[in-house]
Amino acid sequence: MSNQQPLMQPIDARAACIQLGEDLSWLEEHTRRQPDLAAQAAQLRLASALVRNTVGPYLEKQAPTPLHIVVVGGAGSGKSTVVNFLLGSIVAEANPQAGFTRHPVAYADANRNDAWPATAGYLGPLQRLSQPTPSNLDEDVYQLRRITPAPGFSLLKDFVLWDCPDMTTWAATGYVPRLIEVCGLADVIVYVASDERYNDAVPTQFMHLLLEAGKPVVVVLTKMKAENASPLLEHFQNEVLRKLPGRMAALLAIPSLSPEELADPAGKAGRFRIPLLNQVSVLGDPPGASRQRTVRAAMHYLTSGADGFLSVARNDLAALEIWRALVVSGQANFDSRYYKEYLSGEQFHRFDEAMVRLIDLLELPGVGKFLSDALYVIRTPFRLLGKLLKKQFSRPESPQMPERPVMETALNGWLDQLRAESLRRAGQHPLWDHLAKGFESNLPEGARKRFEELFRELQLQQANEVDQIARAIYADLEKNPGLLYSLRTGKLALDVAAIAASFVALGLGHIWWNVVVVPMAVSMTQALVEFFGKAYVDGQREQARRRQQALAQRFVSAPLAEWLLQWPVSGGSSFERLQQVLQRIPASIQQLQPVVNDSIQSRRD
Ligand SMILES: Nc1nc2c(ncn2[C@@H]2O[C@H](COP(=O)(O)OP(=O)(O)OP(=O)(O)O)[C@@H](O)[C@H]2O)c(=O)[nH]1
Ligand SMILES: [Mg+2]
Repeated sequence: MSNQQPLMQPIDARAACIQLGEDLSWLEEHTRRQPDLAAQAAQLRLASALVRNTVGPYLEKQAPTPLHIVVVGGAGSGKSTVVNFLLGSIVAEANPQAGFTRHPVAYADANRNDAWPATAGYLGPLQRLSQPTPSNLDEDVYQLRRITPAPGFSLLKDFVLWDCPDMTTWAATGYVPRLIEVCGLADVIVYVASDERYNDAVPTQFMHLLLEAGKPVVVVLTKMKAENASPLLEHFQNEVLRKLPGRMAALLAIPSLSPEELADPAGKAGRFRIPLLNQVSVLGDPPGASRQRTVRAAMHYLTSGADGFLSVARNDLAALEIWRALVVSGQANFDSRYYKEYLSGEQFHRFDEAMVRLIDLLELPGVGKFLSDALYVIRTPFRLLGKLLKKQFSRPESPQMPERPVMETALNGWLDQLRAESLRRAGQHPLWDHLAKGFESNLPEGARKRFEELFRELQLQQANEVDQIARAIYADLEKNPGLLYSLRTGKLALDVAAIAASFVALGLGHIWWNVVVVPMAVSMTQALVEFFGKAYVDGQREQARRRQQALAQRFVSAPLAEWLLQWPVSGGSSFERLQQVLQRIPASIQQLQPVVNDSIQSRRD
């Protein structure tokens, strides 16, 4: 045992394996819906199969034996024939009909009687057949045939041998995923290619995938004329293997055999069988090390491939990114319409009241009030004149739309724009189909309902906000007696100076003119004070408008945008699951790695 503490409880590791296997499978299914991503779907299937069939059982302390040999290759390449060679007797159905074997068939030693692994999710969706069945049954099943080996050396002492369907195409569905599921289990791969089809694209890509996943691969070339065996091996080495990652464990040839040799692999064809047996059995010796290599390689494939696995979601993420951009630009339109059509025309009459309060504050209190009143009386003729002129020249205020309908219209505009874009893009990606359907059903209603809630919240916030700014106009001054005193005396001094100046200017000779000039002078000082007061209040009013806009953004348009952004990725849609899966896959792999390392170090088998 290692002296390190396991970083995760066994039950957590088990749960993490199950979750990771399910997430990778979900992403594989999701990827299969895009036909041009069939090869990536295969990678994902292999990744999930490695988790289910290699990493998971290892963490559950499964014994290293039996190891698994998996025979793969193109249709009719001779896989079932090679299985019979490895077993030394004719048990697998070799058949001239290419693509005969349709589900994986496992051969195990009847004498070993190992309990068949029962870890969670073992072999994924493949159901084990309970009855002996021909290998051409085309269903998501596998079968286990326990056989009694002929006397002498038997691979089945340490191995289970799998005969598999072909992988001539990356067919979106069908039997290829069954084959990949079993490859996730493999400790050794035997790759069979016939002389006519040794360079087929898909089988070669498949071998590439297996080598990337760190599987030891023994290549068997079949059916060539005996004299062509060496040149073909050399040619294959140069043309095919050289371009692949990693190194082959072994490369050998079984030339075209006579029916008699085919019928007697252990006897008449023994000279071809023995080298093959040697190459394969050495890879399982000792079994503990072999299994450890399988697990390490699986973990390496998972950790180094994580980014690649997620790249299948590139199209999905790109579509989501476009949706985000559309929603955000709609939000900007909404905000600017709200400002132009409502806020810019809003006068905030609370500010007019604040202005009156401010000017009132500048009047003298107590005894001084008599003086203020006197000045007020003196200003009377010009005040009346001013009012009259203002009435004559001021334009009537234009009728203003109330806030709510403005926002509702802006929201409708926003939704219409998004609906049009989604319809336009429908067919390009499932996201747009999902959104287009949403716009035809419950999306607009949901958005309006959300708007109602947000608008109520905004109103509560606004009432406080505008009041506070307006009140601050005079409240600040009230709280600052020193400043208030200076402003009042300043204003009085201005009035007194104006009166004095008129007396001095007119002199004693025209003293009666003062009846006209003094009221004019004190009216001018008042106008001056009101002018500055108004400029200040208008500044505050503009600031209130900006604050109001910020509030509307914070309480209405930003949460609405968030709601719209989330719509396709919530409510149990596949995009919701996609986002979860994309986050969880790398996290689970990272979580599992130290647990697997710890387990490898602590095992001594
Ligand atoms: N004459 C001769 N026939 C062979 C040889 N190897 C394989 N065959 C025949 O080729 C055919 C296909 O071989 P299988 O072993 O069934 O090939 P497979 O790869 O399992 O094929 P599928 O399961 O259909 O993908 C069978 O009829 C075999 O008998 C050989 O060396 N010589
Ligand atoms: Mg076959």
